[in-house]
Amino acid sequence: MTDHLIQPHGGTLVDLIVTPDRAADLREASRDWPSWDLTERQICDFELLMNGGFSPLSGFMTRADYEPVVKGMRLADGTLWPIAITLDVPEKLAETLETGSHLALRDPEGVMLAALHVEDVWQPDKASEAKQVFGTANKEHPAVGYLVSQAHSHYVGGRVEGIDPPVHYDYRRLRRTPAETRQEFAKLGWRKVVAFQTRNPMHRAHQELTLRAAKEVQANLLIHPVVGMTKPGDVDHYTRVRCYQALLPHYPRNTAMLSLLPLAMRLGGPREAIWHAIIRKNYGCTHLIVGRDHAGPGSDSSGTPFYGPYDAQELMEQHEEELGVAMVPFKMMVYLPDEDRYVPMDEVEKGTKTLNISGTELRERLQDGRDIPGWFTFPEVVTELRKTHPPRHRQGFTVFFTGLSGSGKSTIANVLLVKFLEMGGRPVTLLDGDLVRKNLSSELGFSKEHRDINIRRIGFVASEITKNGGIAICAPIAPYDNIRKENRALIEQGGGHILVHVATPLEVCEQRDRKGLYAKARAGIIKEFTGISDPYEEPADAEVAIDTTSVTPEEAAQQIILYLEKEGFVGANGG
Ligand code: PPS
Repeated sequence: MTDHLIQPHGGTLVDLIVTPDRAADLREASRDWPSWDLTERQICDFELLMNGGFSPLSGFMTRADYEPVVKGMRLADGTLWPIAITLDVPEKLAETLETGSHLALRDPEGVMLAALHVEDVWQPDKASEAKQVFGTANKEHPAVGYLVSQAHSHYVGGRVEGIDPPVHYDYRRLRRTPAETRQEFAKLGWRKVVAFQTRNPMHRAHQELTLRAAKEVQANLLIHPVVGMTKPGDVDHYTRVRCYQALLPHYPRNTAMLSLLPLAMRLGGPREAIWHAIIRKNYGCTHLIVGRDHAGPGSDSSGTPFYGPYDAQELMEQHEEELGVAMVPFKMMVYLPDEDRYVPMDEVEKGTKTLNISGTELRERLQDGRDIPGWFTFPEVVTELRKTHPPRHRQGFTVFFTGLSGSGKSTIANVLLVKFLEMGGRPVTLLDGDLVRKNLSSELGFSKEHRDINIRRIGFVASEITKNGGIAICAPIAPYDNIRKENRALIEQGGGHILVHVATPLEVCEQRDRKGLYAKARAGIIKEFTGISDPYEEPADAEVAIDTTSVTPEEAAQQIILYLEKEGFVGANGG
């Protein structure tokens, strides 16, 4: 039924899942094998190996395939293949493996997914791999950073027999395998299909571009977003899929399909474009849209782009004939306000007024709750984006106090708590130092190690509260800078983090000595007392600093509220 469709790469669509009988045999045999729990990235590669998305590969690469792939984009038999698909493991495990042995591949919970028939174990030259595959040794390139800092030291290559594919519970009907998209294309009579690769929400420019591309080559459209691993900081795939679903009705009926691709992107630019084409070919597509800076990671910290804007198109052009997948090249689309339409940048006459909203500007508009115009994106898409990117005055945040014992942290924190409750709109939790020590950290003392554990726990709870739209007020001493920074990074992933340094000088704290602890510390009765016999690292990154020597708790709380207002975390009506 699918014979008339484009042939998979290498001629046959690979399916590595074995029969139930064979699976039972493998499970039984695996009792004496070493095991490896696949990492998030390896699970993605594994899934595409299993379902034939990576046809003709039938396992993780052996050295014989790896070396020519890295060097010249070809498997040992000469088939075009641009990216290394390798299984990295730590040296300790590698030492237990040899040609002819077996490795049980498991998911992170330990469920056996497959058997790897070990053919090769070796230590790769990662720096050279990075340079040859990604064209740079700069660790700011996400794939290079991963390779050099995260990937384990050894590679294990060999044929894989699959027992079960990885399980997904989200958007199951949209997670089609290559065999399933092929079947569907055949059912719908889609012979020519142009694929659109994306890791971002799609706006009107993308819709115009994909429509034009499909019309240009008279093909149907497969919107094929990556939902495996993309660039850190990208919009999460749940939100993106809802955006794509909202966009779908804006295509002519029965000409566009949405399907999700569990790929771990490398952001490898030109080589990645070839890889994308091979994968889409396996899914039954005849064409691939390759736009500006296709699958590139942008620029490094000095502003130098990793790839030229049209490098990917150039490399694709060299290989499209051999691949059998035609490229539909596209320049960036820009909006002409006077004509209310989108056109490719190179078709715009000099002097014509154009409009565009960058990714950064879109994020800022979402954050401030400002208008996002209809010419830029469809209102249904904005609604979805706003759900997960609410304006700041509806986002969660953490006010993290740090300061010496007796500096006034708890008192200000309590005033702030009351003020937030008075404002209403968001749930508020106070994680005061003493309260946490009683309820979360009762077994801990005051060594650096224990203080770090304590502050990490507070950070974790605060990050959960923040992520879910609440306000967390934390008031421990938190004397160490590195843990404070670690918490900030964690909390900022889900909302705001405001560090308040209660900078009341030690003399004043000691003079107050409301709990009598300083006297005990001076007498040596309490050991490791912050400021007396233990360090306090002053923060250089505090958003607000308050010395309570001559400021009332109410005034201090007000200072924080004014800062929050300036930053947009509290609105005119409080909420
Ligand atoms: S830390 O460093 O952030 O884990 O400390 P924290 O959890 O905030 O606990 C500080 C409170 O414990 C009391 N206490 C001590 N503080 C500092 N050093 C030593 N050795 C110590 N022993 C007991 C003290 O009352 C602190 O409360 P606050 O509210 O800061 O005065």
